Amino acid sequence: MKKLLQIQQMIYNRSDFKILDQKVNNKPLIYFDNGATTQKPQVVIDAITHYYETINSNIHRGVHSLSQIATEQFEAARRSVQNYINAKHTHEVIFTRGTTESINLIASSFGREFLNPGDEVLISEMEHHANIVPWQMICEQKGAKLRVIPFDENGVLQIELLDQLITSKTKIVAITHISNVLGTINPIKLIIDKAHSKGIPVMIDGAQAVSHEKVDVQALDCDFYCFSGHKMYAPMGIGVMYGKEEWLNKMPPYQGGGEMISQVTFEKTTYNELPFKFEAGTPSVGDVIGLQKAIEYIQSIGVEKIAEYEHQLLHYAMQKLEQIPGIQFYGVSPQKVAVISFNLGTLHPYDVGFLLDQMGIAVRTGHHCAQPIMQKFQIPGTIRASFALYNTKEEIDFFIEALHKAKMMLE
Ligand code: C6P
Repeated sequence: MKKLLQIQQMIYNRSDFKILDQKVNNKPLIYFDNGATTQKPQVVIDAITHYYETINSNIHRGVHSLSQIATEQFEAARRSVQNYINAKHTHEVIFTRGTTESINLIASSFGREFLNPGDEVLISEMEHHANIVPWQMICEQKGAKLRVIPFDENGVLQIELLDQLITSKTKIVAITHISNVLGTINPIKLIIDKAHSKGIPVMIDGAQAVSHEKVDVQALDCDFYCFSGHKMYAPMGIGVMYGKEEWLNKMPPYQGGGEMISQVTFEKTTYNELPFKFEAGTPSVGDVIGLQKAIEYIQSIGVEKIAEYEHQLLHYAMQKLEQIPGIQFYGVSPQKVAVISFNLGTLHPYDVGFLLDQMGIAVRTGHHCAQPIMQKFQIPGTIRASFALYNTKEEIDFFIEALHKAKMMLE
């Protein structure tokens, strides 16, 4: 009965997403590309429109009323994020453009201050390019080395190798909370505790986690946690870099410009306090307000309830998919979110994706910005279906039928 009520609640929430009520290629849209970006509920769209219709103003600078209202709302949004991830201090929440910018900020700033020739940065084999390339870039500059924790054939990290891989040269561990390809939920608490026992800080890429898992940065004790708004029902172009105060105070600014300064002369510039030291230039105020609304929206349902419902969808889809002859899954960890990567025999993922699109179904195909995972499995790419709170079992049924049809047409 409880489960039924939850399903009804989610279906009720579906009406908050008008975009889902359309036809694509003359077929009702089935949106299974939530790992790439989620759709936005009406309250988020309304909040952004309201901001531009009534408040739009630059923040922290003006004495005039609109500027003050905009500043108050911007800072209130920061407190919402703080509350959502349970950060100790509001000033530990830095607004960025998204996960990519958050990780670039940390790699560049932490790397400049703390990496030296011969040092090591430990990442995993299942990272998105956003958590590989910035570290490679700073390692190249500093003469440091990237080391990699492998995963096994089920898509589970081989954490038994951690003791070998964390060495006296390791300066930071940067790891994804949830893989965008495999769906694996990594044991990040265990990794954090292990790294901390050797005095090493840990950065978590939370892009695929924040709207599917309860995240408590104090309970995790992570040193940095990065995420994007657009994967959690908020606008594109806004994200968060959480960092512990003690690290942020020791790190140099990432970009120079307005707001991040205390005083500027041609001889020397002194920097502003946290969080402003890391927020150069005019921020995307309307999007920050949209992010706050998205957080309120998630909280009004409950992230645990969303997780449970998505898990039901995952379970239902896997049972049906497993019956398709020749299907090959990538990522079957027992700890997994509703991200399913697979291929149908030797069919090219792009061909299947194209036919699914003709039937109104949006999935992602390709390497999903995680080429090392493709190299490991020796495949060009996968078909990826990723669910969100508004997806339904009926959509999954239609998806399965569509896969059978695509298979028949292509084989
Ligand atoms: N993954 C996907 O379809 P940005 O683009 O900055 O919002 O997020 C980058 C990023 C970082 N880490 C992980 C684990 C991610 O999944 C992503 C974005 C999208 O899987 C786009 S490639």
